[in-house]
Amino acid sequence: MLRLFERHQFRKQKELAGLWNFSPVTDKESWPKKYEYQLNVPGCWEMHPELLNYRGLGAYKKIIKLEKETNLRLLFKGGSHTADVFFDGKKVAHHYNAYTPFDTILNNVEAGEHELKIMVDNSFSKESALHTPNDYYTYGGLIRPVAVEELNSAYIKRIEFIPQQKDGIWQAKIALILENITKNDLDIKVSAFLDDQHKLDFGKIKIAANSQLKLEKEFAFPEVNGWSENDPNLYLLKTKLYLIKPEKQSKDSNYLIDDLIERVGFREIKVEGTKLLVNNQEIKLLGFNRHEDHPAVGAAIPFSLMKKDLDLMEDMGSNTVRTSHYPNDELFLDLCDERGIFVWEENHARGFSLEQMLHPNFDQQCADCNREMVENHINHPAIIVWGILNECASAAKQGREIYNKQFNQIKTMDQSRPLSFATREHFKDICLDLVDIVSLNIYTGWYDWFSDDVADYYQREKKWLTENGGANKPIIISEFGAGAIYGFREPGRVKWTEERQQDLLDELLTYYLAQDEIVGTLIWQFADCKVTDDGIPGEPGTAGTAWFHTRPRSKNNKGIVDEYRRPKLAYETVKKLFKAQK
Ligand code: ADA
Repeated sequence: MLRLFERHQFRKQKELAGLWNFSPVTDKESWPKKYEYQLNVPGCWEMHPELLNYRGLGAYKKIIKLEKETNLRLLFKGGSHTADVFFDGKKVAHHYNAYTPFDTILNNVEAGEHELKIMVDNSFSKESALHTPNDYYTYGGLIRPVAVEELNSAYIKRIEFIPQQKDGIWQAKIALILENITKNDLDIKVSAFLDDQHKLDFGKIKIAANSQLKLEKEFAFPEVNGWSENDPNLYLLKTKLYLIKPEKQSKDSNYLIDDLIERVGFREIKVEGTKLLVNNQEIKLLGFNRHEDHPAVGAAIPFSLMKKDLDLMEDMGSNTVRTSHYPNDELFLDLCDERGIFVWEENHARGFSLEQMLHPNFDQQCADCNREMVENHINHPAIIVWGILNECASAAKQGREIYNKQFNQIKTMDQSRPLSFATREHFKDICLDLVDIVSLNIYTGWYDWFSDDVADYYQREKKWLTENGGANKPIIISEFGAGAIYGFREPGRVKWTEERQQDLLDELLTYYLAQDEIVGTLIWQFADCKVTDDGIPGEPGTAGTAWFHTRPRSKNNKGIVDEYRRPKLAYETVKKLFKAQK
């Protein structure tokens, strides 16, 4: 399942869901003669009983049948973590990062059968700066959907929709990014409709051979309703691309050559002093950090489970998800759009030291991830914060340069959302002046380097922030929590019991929710998740990689529900406190 709404009424699109041939392989050149397994796509290979802990290379194969010659777009929503794509034996794409989509277009592909093969790698190689042994699990495989599309001579690559209110009337800046994939210049025309009613004229234009074009215009929509938490109105924006003077030999019929449907909402996010406003209404983010993980499916979360997660969160009175620590599957974002759930979406980078940030591939891999995240998700009204570089080296001078560069990159693509990052560089951070919202990961009462007194600690940190770049900005407590093993209960309420987690969350949440400048409290975490269990504790150079010795069951156990989504005692506490905010 690709999306929650139809993306095309004209363009032919087909999801390649179902069984694919699969085989683990030892090196990239040796494609299997015989494929040993049939694996489901989307899916993680660890779900097969013979591949439970497999880390390395895996070859996928699927035969595609085309009825007629066409330009073929191959669309991959997530290959974990590196994917090399081969079409009829020829390499056609390479992509790094499990959590962002990529595509490739093949011109004039003949009718008949074709072989699509993908070499997927989830090993922690030295080329991989972002996928490292970490406090979550890098699964292997085609973990998000794969689709094929048939294109004509030009197509609508993307739409960018930025709503804004002027004198009480909704406006939107709409950009259409078009691409001509032929060797000829083309005269084209674009028509668009919002909600099948408002006709949006983009006029006629020439698009040069093999090039992209951005058409941008501003429109007013006096009678639409805004998107909000309690009333998440969404509108379909249907765009169509016509060829005006088709070549005599053109196979395009009726001049219509492509369409793309986007779903949009009208909302504006502002930061005013210590307040966070959506459509001029002050909001409070009550929420969770969530990993895409479940023992039965790994990171390939099906729609039913996405929905269940949101049902549980809403049952607890939550209105926000932070997609820690990577861009999420769009289907999940679609659901958040529909349900009025706020999303902090962040790039893929968790807990990197300066040394790790200076990895030769770090800059490029982050830049690719930022671009793919913003370009693909810019139209989701639910996303109200872009985050980057969770708990990285924001106390170091070179670290600051990297934060600054990445924030600037995002600003060139989107200025409509506040920017933030979650810091753990308490009393040392030198990047707080770069953000719109100051976000703190504070583990009071759990890890021993923090004071156990929530008020004393928080007030000291707040004072420090105001003198160090964070003055007069809203604050989000982007992580706080405690580990609890599901089912471990004991009257002594010792660490790892459900009772201890409940006590601590009660105390912390009660305090944070009462502070005016705290506009968001995001619990670490929604559900227990699997962590990478390799690494040698204490070995120099592997610091942070040996997760197992602080992670009983090789899981991060700070979930309010366990990995099967069974509520721990803290569930009712969180529910009581979040619901009291409504
Ligand atoms: C960090 C980090 C999370 C998780 C958490 C924890 O704040 O951002 O990914 O590792 O700590 O459980 O310790």
